[in-house]
Amino acid sequence: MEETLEKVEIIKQNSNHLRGTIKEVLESDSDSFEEDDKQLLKFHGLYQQKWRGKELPKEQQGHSFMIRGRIPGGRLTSEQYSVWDALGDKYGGGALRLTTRQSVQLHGLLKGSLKDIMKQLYKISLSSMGACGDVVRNVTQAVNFTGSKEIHKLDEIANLLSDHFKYKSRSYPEIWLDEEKLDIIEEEPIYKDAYLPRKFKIAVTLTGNNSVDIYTNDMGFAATIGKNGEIEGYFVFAGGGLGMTHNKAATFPRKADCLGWIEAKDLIPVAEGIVTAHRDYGDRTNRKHARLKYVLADKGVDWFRAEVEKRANIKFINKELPEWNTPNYLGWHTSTDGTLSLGFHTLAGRIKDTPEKSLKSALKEIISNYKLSVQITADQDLILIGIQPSDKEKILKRLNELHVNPESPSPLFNRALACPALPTCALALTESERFLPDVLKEFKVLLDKYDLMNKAPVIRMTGCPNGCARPYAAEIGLVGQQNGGKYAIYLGGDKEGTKMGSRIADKKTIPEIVTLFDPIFKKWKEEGKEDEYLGDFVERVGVSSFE
Ligand code: SRM
Ligand code: SF4
Repeated sequence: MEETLEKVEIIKQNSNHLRGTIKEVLESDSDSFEEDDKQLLKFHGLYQQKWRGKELPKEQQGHSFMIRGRIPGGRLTSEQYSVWDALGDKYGGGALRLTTRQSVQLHGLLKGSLKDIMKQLYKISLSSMGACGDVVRNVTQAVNFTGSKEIHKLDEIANLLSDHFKYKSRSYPEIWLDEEKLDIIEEEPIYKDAYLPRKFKIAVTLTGNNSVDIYTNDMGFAATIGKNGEIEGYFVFAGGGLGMTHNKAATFPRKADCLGWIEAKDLIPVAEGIVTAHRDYGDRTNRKHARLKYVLADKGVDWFRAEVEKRANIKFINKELPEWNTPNYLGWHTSTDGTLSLGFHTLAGRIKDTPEKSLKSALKEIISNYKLSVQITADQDLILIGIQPSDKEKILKRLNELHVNPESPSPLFNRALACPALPTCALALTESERFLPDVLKEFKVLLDKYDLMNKAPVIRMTGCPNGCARPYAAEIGLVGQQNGGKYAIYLGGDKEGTKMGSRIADKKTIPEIVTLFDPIFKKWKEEGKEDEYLGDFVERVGVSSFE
């Protein structure tokens, strides 16, 4: 029996290459788009949202939009950062949100502002094209806070992959930039008319540096550097992804598999082989089973490897993968060119001014006055790059005047992540970002009780099981499960991001979670080895002893 295609598949096919009626609705009086266009808007980097909170009166809870940038590797020049900042002021309620894929989001936008935003981004050579939707999304890249020449080589690779997988449809410039419709037959050589069955995520890094959480991506490349200092090849990863649905065993987070090593010249054929295998074998009849990870899970890694070899006309080489590490970029570092970088901790990536501290103003002023470039990190922080040593004291003084501290409040906060969840995310079951500080404070008390702060675990929290803050790859993952503030608890990921945690408890409130972790930390304190982090301890004693 032939299975029915998902509705979104039909919408994509009939969309005239992602145009739908977006242009017409933009010009109309309506404040929002209907279902088909809402789906297509994602391919243009936009989500139509409704405010989900009690803070705003009902009449102000109308439709608004969230925009997400296409920013390969999270790299922005001083000018580009300043434009995002100004757009946040003009249209986004005075806030920016750094994302877990090194991008920027603005929330609360009204329909009338969208075109101006796109045009302003275009002027600084940026866009939101393909930042969401069933295409290759923002390509993430290892952080470079020391001016490493090797990591710098990845800039070109991230840009290359990002450009190669940009859709060819001219819908974006026609709708948002008022460019004229060309009289050409438009084709999507990679995506074809129905685009991919689902979103597709790529990360690039150097072997040994897992600042991109490579195992959680659909596809990843870890470069090896040859004796001549150039990239000689890549370890290739495929089939990672985290989204799942509670109580549906057929959906699950999955760690990517290493397919093997390839020579540098084979990067694009292999990348295309993997993306087109997803295009052709991804399940278009069920969006909950449509990610690349299910192709690998169902057909097997060996089958997938052979399929990519056939498509790319290469053979994967078997090599030993070096160990992973996650570098700590927070604080001050000296770059190879003698300038300094400052790894700036921003809690859950929310950049705004509050009565207590002028974080957004401070960043804007420093980045623009000292002409600093920045890199957004996959841990929702910001690295300020290119600071002259003679400016360090002036910058610190100014931050002090604005009551802004670039340091994280405690080691527990360093790598903690939370997704936006309420009030903007339509899929949120519980709070996340807004609760994170209090949750961390509770965990801090517990860690201090057992004198374990020197081994503070990586804690990540989300408002639903989709996993936007990658909780399953953390040492402790808190995953929104039910309204009333109830979370599922995951344990057993490690600091280097090489493992997936297991669920050890369901539907726990925050106070219940803290109570549950007291004996876990006690056991870790009593039975853990001196330098043993929580994830490694759980692995050694077995996660089943905590269920
Ligand atoms: Fe995500 C959907 C926010 C990274 C898995 N994600 C959403 C939406 C757009 C909700 C929606 O569909 O209506 C959220 C918007 C909330 C808001 O108000 O801003 C949202 N995701 C985010 C961000 C902003 C979280 C953050 O704290 O930074 C991240 C934006 C990244 C970017 O710049 O591109 C973000 N999302 C992720 C990640 C982590 C990653 O990629 O490293 C994941 C897990 C990895 C993965 O893809 O498997 C992730 N988001 C999802 C899913 C589940 C996909 C699945 O396979 O089931 C959804 C829901 C969906 O696609 O149906 C989702
Ligand atoms: Fe929304 Fe769920 Fe993603 Fe959080 S994890 S932003 S609640 S989709």
